Amino acid sequence: MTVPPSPTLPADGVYYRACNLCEAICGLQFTVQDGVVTDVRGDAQDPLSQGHICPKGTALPDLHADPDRLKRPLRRDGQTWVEMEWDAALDLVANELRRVRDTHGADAVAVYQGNPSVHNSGTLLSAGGFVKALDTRNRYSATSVDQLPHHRAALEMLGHPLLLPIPDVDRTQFLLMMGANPAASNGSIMTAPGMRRRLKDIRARGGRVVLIDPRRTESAELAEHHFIRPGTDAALLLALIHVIFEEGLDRPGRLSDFVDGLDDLRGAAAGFTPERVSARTGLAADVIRQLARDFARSESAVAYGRIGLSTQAFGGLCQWLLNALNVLTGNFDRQGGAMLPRPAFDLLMRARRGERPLGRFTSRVRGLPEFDGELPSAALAEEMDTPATDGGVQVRAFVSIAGNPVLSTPGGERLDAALAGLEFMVAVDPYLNETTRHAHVILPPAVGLEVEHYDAIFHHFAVRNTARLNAPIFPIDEGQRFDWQIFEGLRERLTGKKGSDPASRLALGLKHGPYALSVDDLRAAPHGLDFGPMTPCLPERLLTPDGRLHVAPAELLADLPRLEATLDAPVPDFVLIGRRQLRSNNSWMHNTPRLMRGADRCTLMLHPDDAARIGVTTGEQLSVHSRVGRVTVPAEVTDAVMPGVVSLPHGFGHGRNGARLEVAAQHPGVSYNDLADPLLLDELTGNAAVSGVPVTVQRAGTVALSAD
Ligand SMILES: Nc1nc2c(c(=O)[nH]1)N[C@H]1C(S)=C(S)[C@@H](COP(=O)(O)OP(=O)(O)OC[C@H]3O[C@@H](n4cnc5c(=O)[nH]c(N)nc54)[C@H](O)[C@@H]3O)O[C@H]1N2
Ligand SMILES: Nc1nc2c(c(=O)[nH]1)N[C@H]1C(S)=C(S)[C@@H](COP(=O)(O)OP(=O)(O)OC[C@H]3O[C@@H](n4cnc5c(=O)[nH]c(N)nc54)[C@H](O)[C@@H]3O)O[C@H]1N2
Ligand code: SF4
Ligand SMILES: [Mo]
Repeated sequence: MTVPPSPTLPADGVYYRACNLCEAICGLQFTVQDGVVTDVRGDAQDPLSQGHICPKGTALPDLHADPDRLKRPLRRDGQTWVEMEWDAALDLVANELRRVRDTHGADAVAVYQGNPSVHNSGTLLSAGGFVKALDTRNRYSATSVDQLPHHRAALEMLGHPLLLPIPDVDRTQFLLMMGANPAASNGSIMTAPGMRRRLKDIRARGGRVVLIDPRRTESAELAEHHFIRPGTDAALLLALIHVIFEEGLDRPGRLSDFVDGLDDLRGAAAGFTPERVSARTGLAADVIRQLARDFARSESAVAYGRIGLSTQAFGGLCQWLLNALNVLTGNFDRQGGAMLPRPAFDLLMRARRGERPLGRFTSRVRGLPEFDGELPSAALAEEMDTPATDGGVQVRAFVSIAGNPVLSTPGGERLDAALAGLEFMVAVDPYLNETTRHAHVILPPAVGLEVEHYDAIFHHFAVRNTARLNAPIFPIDEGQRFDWQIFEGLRERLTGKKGSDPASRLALGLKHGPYALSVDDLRAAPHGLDFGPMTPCLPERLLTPDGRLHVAPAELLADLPRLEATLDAPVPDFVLIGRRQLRSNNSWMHNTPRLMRGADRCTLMLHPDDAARIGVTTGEQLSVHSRVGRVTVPAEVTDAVMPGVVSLPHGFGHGRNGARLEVAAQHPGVSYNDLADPLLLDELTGNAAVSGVPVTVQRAGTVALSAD
């Protein structure tokens, strides 16, 4: 196929749109001259981001112009890739998916939806229809390697997975932050662009920021930092709650009218004295006591915990107890506490009270629980490579949407091998990377600056109620397609039913939303509309069957014995934790030269005492192995990590045969998830425990003495 003439270029001028790379959704200003972006800066008039930008935002035009980005469907013919026409490619994919389904059953097709699915409203609003048409139980997503415990806690306590309480960082006097590093990640389940400034502002107004993290991170510069042993946060939270009850500092205030379970919470925390959890957590008992008092006595306070708390063995307990701590001290649904945003396009618009979308089926091989129609991604590889017995259905085909699970889900090497053995795989993705290289067909959508986008998800997580529609800057050429056109095209072929476009769904949602907006209202406000700070809305918005807030739900209480059992268990020599880096974004931003400049960043941080014991210095190679894999990686000796804890960024491990990522291949690094163990889960929710993986660390080339 010949490549059509070069696309029409945007007119010279200034364009405004939000960055879609991370949850901060910064409004940006782009200057275009002669068809290229000559300047990118923060949009000072955006009511939410107020001019913030990070290095990734500046790199958006590089992504747009990346020569490795795919624009036409590709079919794999042995080891070579052949371009296809869209209709032929969609026909081929639909036929293959139908063939596998007809031969082996609907569950033989698995689908994984990756992180950018929620950063592109076209994908978000259309992929669901296609996935539904597949009618498979084998649905997976990045959720179960990320924030599933937040959803579970929200469901049990507030009645809906998406009723996620957001810290009111702009008005709080005390932010207790655990397992989050917004100075690098720019904030998560807390859309608050410019978190460095927001953290500074808390302190400038006389407030406090306390950070609990096994690493003294970039955010620690803006906080009072305490180390914690990975995976012990639930015990710490129980001890904080214990002290608050013990010293009579519990003050739920108006929440008492609709909160149930405070006595059960007191009972649950009764055994967790600061003295009991001190050795395990690594925090001194008097530090824990003082923290509890200060938090409870602050005029406002909010406890917030993110990926370090949800991707560990007790993610569900952690997210429950964070919410419970906020409720117990009256810092819930209240200015300066944890609050619920009011998005203009409310995904809960049609939610009904008392729905419990979980546990309706389990995974075939390990019997892991379903949540909201999905199974844990830690089960993906075994569902592919374990032969079916007793009538079960083995996965034979795979649909990868905006994801790179070979690098982003635990046991990546096994998944890599399992993908190679499938009958059919299709990827809807603009890159030929470590996962999509296994596809038989790649359907690459238009992305980024080419796409009209409304942040349907992140306004649900935002610390201020705003709305912004983002018009494309670059027109696409006649040979390109949007995600939604791909999904509607496939759905139509599978069901015979004509699809609709996401723009009409968005219009409907906005019209019936709390501010009754039209798309034209948003078009007329290129910097976004401002509806002010979060406002109290409980008990009205609760969706529990009885309309009450459950501060000690039975299913979470039932998980406590599992935590208790670990309190006195032996501690491994080393545990592995992750590390996000400002100039990186999961696995897929390593192909932009601007972001990859400087020394390679895929290093293993370890404490000087550990380094001395092993006999390594910075830059020397270490061999790290876990139950499932082994990697060799340069050491970075630093007292910013606790002794016994090693830290490695995820998303690396590039340069594999067949991937077409020229820049990334020059900075391959190793994949964290070759070490992460699919058997390590938060057993309550099924979320992967990629944090806190027991590993052995030694100089590369030496022989392991420890048995494993
Ligand atoms: N060890 C460890 N593992 C982790 C994590 C961790 O902290 N540690 N973090 C976890 C978390 S929080 C997440 S969210 C996941 C991320 O895991 P994934 O979502 O599986 O991986 P990404 O690296 O985000 O890959 C995104 C893919 O989407 C493609 N893409 C980009 N934009 C678009 C678009 O508009 N449309 C389509 N169709 N495709 C697009 C990119 O080319 C890339 O291939 O990783 C998880 N895995
Ligand atoms: N630059 C950049 N920004 C990103 C991303 C990225 O890859 N790069 N990814 C985006 C995505 S998909 C997400 S989900 C968000 C995540 O946003 P964050 O949750 O803020 O992500 P991290 O920076 O990984 O911070 C997690 C912290 O938890 C700590 N930690 C690990 N284990 C434990 C533990 O057991 N207890 C405690 N208390 N802490 C622990 C780690 O040391 C780390 O500092 O970031 C988003 N933003
Ligand atoms: S903070 Fe996030 S949204 Fe803002 S510019 Fe950086 S990557 Fe984009
Ligand atoms: Mo994520």
